[in-house]
Amino acid sequence: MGKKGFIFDLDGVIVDTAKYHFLAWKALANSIGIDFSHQQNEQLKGVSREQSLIKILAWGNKKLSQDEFLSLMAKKNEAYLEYISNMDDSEILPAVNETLKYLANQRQPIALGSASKNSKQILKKVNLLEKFDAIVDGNNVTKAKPDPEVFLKAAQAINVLPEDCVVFEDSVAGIQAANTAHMISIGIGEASVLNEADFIFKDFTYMPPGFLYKLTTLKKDAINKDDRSNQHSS
Ligand code: B16
Ligand code: MG
Repeated sequence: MGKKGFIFDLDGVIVDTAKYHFLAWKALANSIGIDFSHQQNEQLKGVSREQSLIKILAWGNKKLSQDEFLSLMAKKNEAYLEYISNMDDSEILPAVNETLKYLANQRQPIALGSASKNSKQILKKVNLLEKFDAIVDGNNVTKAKPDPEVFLKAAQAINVLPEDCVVFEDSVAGIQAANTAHMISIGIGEASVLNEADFIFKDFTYMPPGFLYKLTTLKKDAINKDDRSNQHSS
């Protein structure tokens, strides 16, 4: 049996930091006269900080100098860091702890593959940093999801072939990145949004018994089709 690798996205998979991104982006956008809605925040999931600000300015039809742009990015991050400074392990999403524990017991390599430049601080706050064999995040990549760079680097960091990696992702761009990297893509969220994923579960509690075991032992095509039809059990 070859070695498998498990790559987790952070925001929306391990913790729900989208709500803090929302508060920080909304305050910033409003301060320069731009409205910012929950629906717009949805479109920033998995998108880098820089690309997020570019999108917000485009929505508000606003042009800024490079200096102003950089200062707004810094200001947003300051506000965001303030929110995450209050996080603790009660914010870990359902059954994530159990999933990580199971994989660690099975001696499966575990990596983080996130767009966030704050991933280490967040994992430290929720006491999960030491559960990861490798961290690849916004500090290590030049190309944002849907480019597969972040996941390919994560696979390399845990020394597992891309086709033997499994990716857990909540964003469409992240699922596309995993698919392009020829990894098994598992969408965590709504089936209607993440329909390009190989498997989709509302959260980790919806995975059928034995599914994780299959992921650790079987290739994609050998995993029972029943598990695919289970994906809509939300
Ligand atoms: P930061 P993920 C992404 O994390 C978030 O989903 C996205 O909303 C955020 O803009 C991006 O990280 C950058 O975050 O400002 O902390 O560097 O889902 O890829 O784990
Ligand atoms: Mg995410």
